[in-house]
Amino acid sequence: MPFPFLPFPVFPRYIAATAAWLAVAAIWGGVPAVAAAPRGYPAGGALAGQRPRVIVSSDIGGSDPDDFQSMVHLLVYADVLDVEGLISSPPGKGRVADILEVIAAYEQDFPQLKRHSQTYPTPASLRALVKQGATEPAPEVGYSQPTEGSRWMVQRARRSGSPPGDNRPLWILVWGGISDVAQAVHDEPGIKAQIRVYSTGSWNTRNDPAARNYLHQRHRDLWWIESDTAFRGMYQGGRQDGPWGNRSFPDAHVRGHGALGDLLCRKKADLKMGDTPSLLYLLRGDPDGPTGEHWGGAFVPTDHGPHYWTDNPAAELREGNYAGAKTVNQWRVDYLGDWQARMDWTARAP
Ligand SMILES: [Ca+2]
Repeated sequence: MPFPFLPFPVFPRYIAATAAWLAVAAIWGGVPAVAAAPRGYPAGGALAGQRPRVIVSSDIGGSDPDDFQSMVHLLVYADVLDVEGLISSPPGKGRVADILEVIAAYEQDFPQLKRHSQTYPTPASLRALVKQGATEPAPEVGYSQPTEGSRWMVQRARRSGSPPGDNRPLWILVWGGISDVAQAVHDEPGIKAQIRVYSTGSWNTRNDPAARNYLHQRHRDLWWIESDTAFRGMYQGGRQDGPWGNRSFPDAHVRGHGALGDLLCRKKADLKMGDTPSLLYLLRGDPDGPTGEHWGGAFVPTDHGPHYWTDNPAAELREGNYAGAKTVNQWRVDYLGDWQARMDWTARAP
């Protein structure tokens, strides 16, 4: 199949990028910034008024602190999402306490965030969505026993169509082991009609291979974006000069910006947020069309199945050895600029 993906339009994107850069440059110089116009952004997504239902399955608290960063980023966008679950799915280190630590910071910032957007969820409602998932890799067969996390995925997936007329799918963003998704699909295969999975592979797959292989081999009809390399564009390549660097950006726009900003920098001073492209995918771009442009990447079908997409292997979209990474990092100024404005909410009056 030919690749339908086009890596540009360049012109309108650079208009938006330039406007965003000027806004940041204004802040850099102590001048009040003007928000960049969303001209040239990918059409559709949560920031365009669509409101996805989202469960995040994270190895937060494990060997890499970057999921703390991704969780902070997620919570400052929680007003444009229906967050329906925050699941600790390590495997290995990392537990629900690590998610609760981020929610505690959110609770401190909540009154200020709420001044800017009424639809932020209460800290108590978020705590009620925190569930423990699998703490060990799946055995060779790919599944074992249900966990609190896998049961929660099944329960929320079944809610699709309730209330009547709300037929939105349930997005499951996999930031850690995929064991809980595999367990949920094994226990209730019917939920495949309701769920959409965007997973970060690579290290996660190497640490929990049987669950991933079970889904890949036994559930070829699963709606699934599997990113093994494009996600690297979150911190590799793209515009990184001046205030856009992995260290300069959080120093200027995250540290000192609420309890959430300080937590992020305390956990890891330079940006990585390797799992965040899964959320960026939902923020800007048509979530129903993985081959189109999104802040969180553009993907290609394979011969695996009709609802499976992965990284685009085109040479011009590589960043170093990472296929498809430029489908993420080409939007760096846009998604960092947008996030910057939200971090400012923690410290600024409406
Ligand atoms: Ca992770």
